[in-house]
Amino acid sequence: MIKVIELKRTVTDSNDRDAECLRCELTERGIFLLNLMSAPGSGKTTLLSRTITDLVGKARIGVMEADIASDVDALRINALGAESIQVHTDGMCHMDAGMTRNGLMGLEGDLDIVFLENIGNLICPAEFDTGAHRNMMILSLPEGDDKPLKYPLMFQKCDALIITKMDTAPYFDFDLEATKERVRALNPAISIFPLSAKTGMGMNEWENWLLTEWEKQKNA
Ligand SMILES: Nc1nc2c(ncn2[C@@H]2O[C@H](COP(=O)(O)OP(=O)(O)OP(=O)(O)O)[C@@H](O)[C@H]2O)c(=O)[nH]1
Ligand SMILES: [Mg+2]
Repeated sequence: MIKVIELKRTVTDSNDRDAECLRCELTERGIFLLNLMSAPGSGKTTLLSRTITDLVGKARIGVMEADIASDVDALRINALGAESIQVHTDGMCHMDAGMTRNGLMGLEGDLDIVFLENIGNLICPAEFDTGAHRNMMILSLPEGDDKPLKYPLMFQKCDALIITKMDTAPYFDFDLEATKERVRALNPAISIFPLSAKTGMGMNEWENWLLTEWEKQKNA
């Protein structure tokens, strides 16, 4: 049985200030929070599932799944033996800091790293600071290499970009080098990880980045 929390829009005069407070609270509690954003179906839950499995024994990972309806993603994470909570966003297409704080209350175990799987959408989630320590996004090959041109804010806001479903490269005209150039023009500091969560190709590099950033956060 998955716990489901129904969240309402939070009323704060400043989401940015609230997000800063949440980040400090989580740092004090020793929790590293990452906000994972992407279009629907790009592979967020699949990436998280494989990462959790690969990092068993290295980090205690929990996931907060945000959706408009259903508990299917939280069930997928739960089936791996990892802690998960499903939150519903009252029809809203993003999570803000207050909603994130309320949702986190549903995660009970001792966790090192928590992922917020944000609502599938390349626009609204980029506009709200959730209080996460790092923002990251997924772009999957079938979505096309023009997405940095169409949704620049999302690419500007993220610390890491996962380019996933690389195993499907033979079937799509996705230009990886052009994508990297477009993304770096928007955000020179971003870390980019081409991978396939299906075959495991490239997973090591992404997981090393995750563990390194967690270590940096612990020492911050
Ligand atoms: N070939 C291939 N398929 C993938 C890969 N990653 C995910 N998929 C498939 O893509 C589909 C969507 O994956 P999900 O992980 O559910 O995507 P999501 O972003 O969590 O979807 P929403 O939560 O609905 O937004 C599924 O059929 C996955 O099996 C990959 O690396 N390669
Ligand atoms: Mg999902």
